[in-house]
Amino acid sequence: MSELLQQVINGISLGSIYALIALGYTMVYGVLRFINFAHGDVFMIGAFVGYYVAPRILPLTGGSLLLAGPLAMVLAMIVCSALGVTIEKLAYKPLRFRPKLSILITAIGISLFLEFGGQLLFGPDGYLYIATGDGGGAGDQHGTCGNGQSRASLLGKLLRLDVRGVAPSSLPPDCGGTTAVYGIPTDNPFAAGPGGDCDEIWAYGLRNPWRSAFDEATGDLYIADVGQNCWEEIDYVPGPAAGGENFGWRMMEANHCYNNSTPNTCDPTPASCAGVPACKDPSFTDPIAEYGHGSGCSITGGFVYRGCLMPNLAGAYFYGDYCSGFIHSLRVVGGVATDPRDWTGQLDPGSTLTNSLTGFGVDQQGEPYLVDRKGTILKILPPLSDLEVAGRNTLQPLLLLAAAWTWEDLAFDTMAPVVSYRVYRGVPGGSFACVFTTPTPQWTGGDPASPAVGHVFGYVVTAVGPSGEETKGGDPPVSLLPGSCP
Ligand SMILES: [Ca+2]
Ligand SMILES: [Ca+2]
Repeated sequence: MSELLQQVINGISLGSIYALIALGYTMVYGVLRFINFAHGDVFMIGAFVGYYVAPRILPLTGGSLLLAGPLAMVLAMIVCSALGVTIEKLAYKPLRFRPKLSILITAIGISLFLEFGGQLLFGPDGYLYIATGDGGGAGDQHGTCGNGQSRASLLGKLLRLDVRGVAPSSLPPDCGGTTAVYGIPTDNPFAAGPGGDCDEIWAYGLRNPWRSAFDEATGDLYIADVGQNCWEEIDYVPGPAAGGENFGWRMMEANHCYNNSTPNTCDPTPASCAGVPACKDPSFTDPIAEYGHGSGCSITGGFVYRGCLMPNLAGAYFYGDYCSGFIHSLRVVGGVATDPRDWTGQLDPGSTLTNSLTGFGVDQQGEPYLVDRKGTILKILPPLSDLEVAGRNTLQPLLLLAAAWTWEDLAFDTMAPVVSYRVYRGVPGGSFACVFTTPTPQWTGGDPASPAVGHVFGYVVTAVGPSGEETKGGDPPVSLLPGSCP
């Protein structure tokens, strides 16, 4: 098991819009897929982009939607004050504006506040999934039995929409109103035309789904749903799924009953509400994991790791808690959460994420990031000793060209903190000695030495970090002689 370290890639002030746009350009090589902010999301997903959940005081038209095109840089951003209730600046850099999405989001955003939920993500089926909160106010006291349990409401839901025209036979908008222009996949679980259940619904019974994720390898869906006063939960649906799950809120809070008349009681007498299932009804889909407010207070859902730099983590689902700042992982095996791990001490030994961990993201290579409320974006990396320069699968192998020897720019490719590179020379099967040091990924002219007739030289390049740690010398590693470099 590798030890992770965290690397600050950009200390972004939420007051600096240009810093973020600059970051977008920095990432233009397809790195950044999305980043989440406390009260505003920036997305950069292959075909399109973003949405953020507006605090209620904001106008719901215009400023609540951010878009960028297929190849876009950013996009967009929202800057909130420290309290997250006022917009200081708003800008976006649309490369291909798609106004129909503006209508879509505006229609749905009407009564979101407090429990924002709020996330856009594309599923493996190409449809757009939107997670919505229950509409706010403690205990989801909306309507007869709450918005979460009402299939006539778009709130407290995971919605599934066709915004790309991938389903020519899709149904027209239902609860989104006549001005919405998305389509509804005909196989949505409650799609039956105008009226009755909202055709947009994919799953329901959610309170404040603060970040959902699909496992890109399996299509499994993870929803981290923020609890009321007692329990935080992770909901899970193996993919590909038919939808229709009822995750229980407000009749249940995680695996426990919830009762509006005793909201601070963590295992109360079950409530009843005419027309919806009672607590622990078998029709509810229970979470695969929960934790009480002794160890946190507001879950921040993460991602299933499918990157390359930390193969030992493949398939692990990462999540955190806003309040305690912990970062945990689990693995779902046969529908059961296994292998719980706590990464907090390694990733955040200074507890800087306490009352601050707001979101996770992954880049185009599947490598993970996290965002804190102070405006810092951190990349999760393996220790430098787990990395390899110009390794087997890198785009820039070690090239011994006449003009210059070149190799992978590891700092560029991974954002690892590289101070210098070392070139080692040796013979296959033997030891390698350092013959050159350089801060840049090249050696003009290459090695002036030549092997004797009938012999060969082998070369290995490593990268060295700020405290002297070094990448591994090949795979499998060759023997690198300690000692100084020229
Ligand atoms: Ca309907
Ligand atoms: Ca639930």
